[in-house]
Amino acid sequence: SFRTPAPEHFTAAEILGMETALSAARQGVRSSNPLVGAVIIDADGTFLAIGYHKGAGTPHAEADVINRLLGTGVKRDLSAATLIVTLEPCSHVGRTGPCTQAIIDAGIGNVVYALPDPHIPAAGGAQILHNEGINVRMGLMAAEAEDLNRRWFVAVRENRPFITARLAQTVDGRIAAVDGTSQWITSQESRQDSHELRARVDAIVVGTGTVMADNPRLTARAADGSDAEHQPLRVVMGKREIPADAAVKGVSGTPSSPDRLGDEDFLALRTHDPAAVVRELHGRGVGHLMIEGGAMINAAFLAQGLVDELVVYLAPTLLGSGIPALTDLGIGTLEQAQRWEWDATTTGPVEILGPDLKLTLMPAKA
Ligand code: AOF
Ligand code: ZN
Repeated sequence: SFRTPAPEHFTAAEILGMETALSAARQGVRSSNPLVGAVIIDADGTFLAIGYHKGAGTPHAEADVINRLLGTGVKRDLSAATLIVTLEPCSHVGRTGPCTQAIIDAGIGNVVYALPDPHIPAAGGAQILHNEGINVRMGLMAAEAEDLNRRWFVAVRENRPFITARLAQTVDGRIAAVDGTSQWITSQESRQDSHELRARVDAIVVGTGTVMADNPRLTARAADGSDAEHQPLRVVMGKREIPADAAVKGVSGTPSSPDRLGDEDFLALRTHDPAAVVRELHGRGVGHLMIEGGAMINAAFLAQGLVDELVVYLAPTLLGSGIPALTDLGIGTLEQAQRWEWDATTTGPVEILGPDLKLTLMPAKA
């Protein structure tokens, strides 16, 4: 990627510009694309325009801010102006773009960006701008820009979906009693929060054992029981045949909306290998998947390092026996323990949901 001299020398206006660009980026909707914001400032630091990317398929932040400033066809000397953007300007023609060309066409003399674009087809924009004689610097507020699109960066760099594992358990780590009963360990508030998580992911994975034990629908539902607008792909993994009338297949005809659930929303993958499941779903365009158990599936993904985020609903309940949230992770001594840490980018390390606690964790940095 593009290298520049050490990024110490940013002006106060550039720092304020990047802060503003980061806030503007947050106005976009979470989609398969990153959140990106951009600002144009004059040589004296005056703000000229603010723009952002509204979501997949819409103009990129750079095109948006340039359009806001210049409208269509207006000419203006921007050779002393600086475009400040939270991600390296793209170099490719995807659904829109390239932003490099929009910047060159606008005659903008200076570009400051936070982080390189890890998406290979889009990368290399800084070098193109530099070759055009534009003064390009990177690295301003890189950590904040990384946090803004943490899930997207993980997915692009790892070349796979971002993976959340959701656990709903007692304080002693049980997800069901000895007789298999599990409805409900966590509160109504926690379960509603889970439905909101489902509505934000592209796919949900459970094992055949969970289908047999709980017969879940795996749909995202509102508090009144109606289906959320966005429904994840429902995936069952494992070698066992699941019943023809399993609710997850969407053929059980729930009274609310029996015909909204078609076969195309459901997928059975006859494998126990998490990597194979991840590969298959990546190929189908899944950018964020959530694992909802059971114990073997959770452990299989965790043991292979295929969990980027743990969401744990902790009920103030004890079972003492019963089914644990995880089977063996292959850990024999404390030194091998998996260490996780609070996700500082969420609203707080712990949320309170009725009587339960919700923890959002990410792998601890080494
Ligand atoms: C930018 N500015 O505001 C965004 C960028 O499918 P497309 O054409 O929208 O391209 C998506 C890719 O472009 C995305 O994966 C990322 O690499 C980059 N996103 N780039 O210069 C923007 N949203
Ligand atoms: Zn672009």
